[in-house]
Amino acid sequence: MFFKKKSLLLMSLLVAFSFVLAACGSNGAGNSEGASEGNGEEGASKEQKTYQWRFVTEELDGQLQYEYAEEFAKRLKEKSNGAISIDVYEFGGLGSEVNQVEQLQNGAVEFAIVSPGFTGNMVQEGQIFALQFLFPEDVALTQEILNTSEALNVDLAKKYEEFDIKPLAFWTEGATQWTANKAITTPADFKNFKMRTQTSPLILESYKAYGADPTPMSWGELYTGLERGTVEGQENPIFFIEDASFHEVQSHLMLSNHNNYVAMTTVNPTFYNGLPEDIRAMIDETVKELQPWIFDLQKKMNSELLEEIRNNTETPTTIVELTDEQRQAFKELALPVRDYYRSEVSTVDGAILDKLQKEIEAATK
Ligand code: 6CS
Repeated sequence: MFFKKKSLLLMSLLVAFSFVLAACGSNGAGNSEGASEGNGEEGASKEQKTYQWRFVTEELDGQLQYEYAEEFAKRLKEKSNGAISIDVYEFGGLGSEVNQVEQLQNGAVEFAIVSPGFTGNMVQEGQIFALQFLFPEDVALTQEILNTSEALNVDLAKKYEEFDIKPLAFWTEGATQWTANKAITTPADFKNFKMRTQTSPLILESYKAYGADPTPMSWGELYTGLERGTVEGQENPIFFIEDASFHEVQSHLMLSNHNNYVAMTTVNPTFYNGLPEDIRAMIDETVKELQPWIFDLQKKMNSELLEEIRNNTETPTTIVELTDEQRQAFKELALPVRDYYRSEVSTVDGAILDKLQKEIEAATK
């Protein structure tokens, strides 16, 4: 199932082409409801509505977000006896991650998996996920917090809705790790280090706090960026590092667990609110069902692909496991970024962070 070394450019072109075809073939309506034949009963004039939707992801076939969207589409088709049909799009067909968010906001796609790391220039509060060492190192516990947090599922969700993005669920793709062409074990190793980041300004601030020189970049350009030295390192969950082959152009993988990669299942709110109640209930039920499903898949992929990296003799990678003491030195520099978030980023004086921290404390006890 895991994909290996696909040509991103080729994939992007193919996806772009298929998207254009899909767009031409549809009836043109984002919330495309059609009417099909009756249910076969004699004299029955009852119509069954059909739905044709689009779901865009930031990842490729075989990677977590894409697998999630495929499973979502499959389950909704089954639950609706074929009335709901969803086309799932890989990363690239609609441009960059930021462009994809715009497509969701203007209703060109109904559903999207969005990484908050690409929405920070708009939804200030969403940058909470850039705060390193905030969530517990235990990924299962982090997922439990993501499932139950009122700060995230109510307060932060409202902030996203103000920008026509409705988060339906927050889920982890695994702990994030650093890669570089050297060992990074102390903050001093980050001095003037050209670190690739997603676009949210607070992610850049977090790396500046270590003395690094961060550069925002789409992941579509990252392999080449690392190969050419435009950037010297990056952060991602293990499955993504292996599947996107970043380990081929980086000599070291640091098991730093400095953060958790959080993805959001999102829907265009105008579209969602306009759906019949039973269809909305079907969507909500499916989103809920997929929380444990995607958790298990990320766990499997992250552990299997760590072994792949370990056993790869063709492009060997030095794996450096950071000790608690080493992580602590980074954490000390990461903590003041929370104050920066409260005073310079948050539009509600850090109220969402305060609440989330209390929820994390309660869950960790
Ligand atoms: O590093 C990135 O930007 C990408 N990483 C993951 C795990 N998913 C999509 C995202 O764009």
